Amino acid sequence: MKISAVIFDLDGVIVSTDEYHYQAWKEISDQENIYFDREINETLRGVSRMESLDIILSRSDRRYNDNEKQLLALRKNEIYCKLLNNLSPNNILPGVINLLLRLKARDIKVAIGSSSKNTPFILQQIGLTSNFDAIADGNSIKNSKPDPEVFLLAADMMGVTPMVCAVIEDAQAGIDAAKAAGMKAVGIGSASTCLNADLKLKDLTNLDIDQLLDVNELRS
Ligand code: B16
Ligand code: MG
Repeated sequence: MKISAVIFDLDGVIVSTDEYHYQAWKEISDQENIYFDREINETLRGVSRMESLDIILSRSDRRYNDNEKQLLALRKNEIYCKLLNNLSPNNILPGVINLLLRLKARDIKVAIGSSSKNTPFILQQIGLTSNFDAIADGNSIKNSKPDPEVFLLAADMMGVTPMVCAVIEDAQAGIDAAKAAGMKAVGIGSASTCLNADLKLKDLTNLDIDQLLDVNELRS
């Protein structure tokens, strides 16, 4: 049996939006007098917007009610979306286009599995919307990574079973979600140190497609 579908995480795999997330959260944290730095920003990789806000607010002495939290999340997203206007196809990460072309040539289905509610806008900005057979994102799920929901939805939308799917992720929460879904998990960038990843790579430029599509290869 071979892998017949590949699910790509978006932020950190297809395009790097960390700096924009950092700048937007930094503005909110400064406004609220809460300490925030790039190291804390790293812990927000793959984590949903509201859960990210909870992590940031946990450093405050103040208690925030739901209404206040909704307003802060909304404000953060406004700042973030303004920054996303700068995104273009030039921001697609190295190796992505080449991998998409090679997967298409082999008739492998491809999907997005992202926690981001801004997925449609980001894909539009980088011009890749029509390159995917399915798009599962933060708008269509109840439970965020490490819950497997987004990847199970992507598999369902492609009409394949989880066991023939490989997920490419840059976050520990995403690797955990892929494993919980019963899928092969490929960790790149920050996720290349994840102990439970089946394949670990610096980026997508060195990915061996036969290794990616072998269901048994390094499966833990
Ligand atoms: P939004 P991914 C995730 O995207 C990001 O890694 C994470 O930092 C962000 O908080 C989350 O999306 C929600 O994003 O505020 O745009 O809905 O890595 O799962 O593609
Ligand atoms: Mg990510």
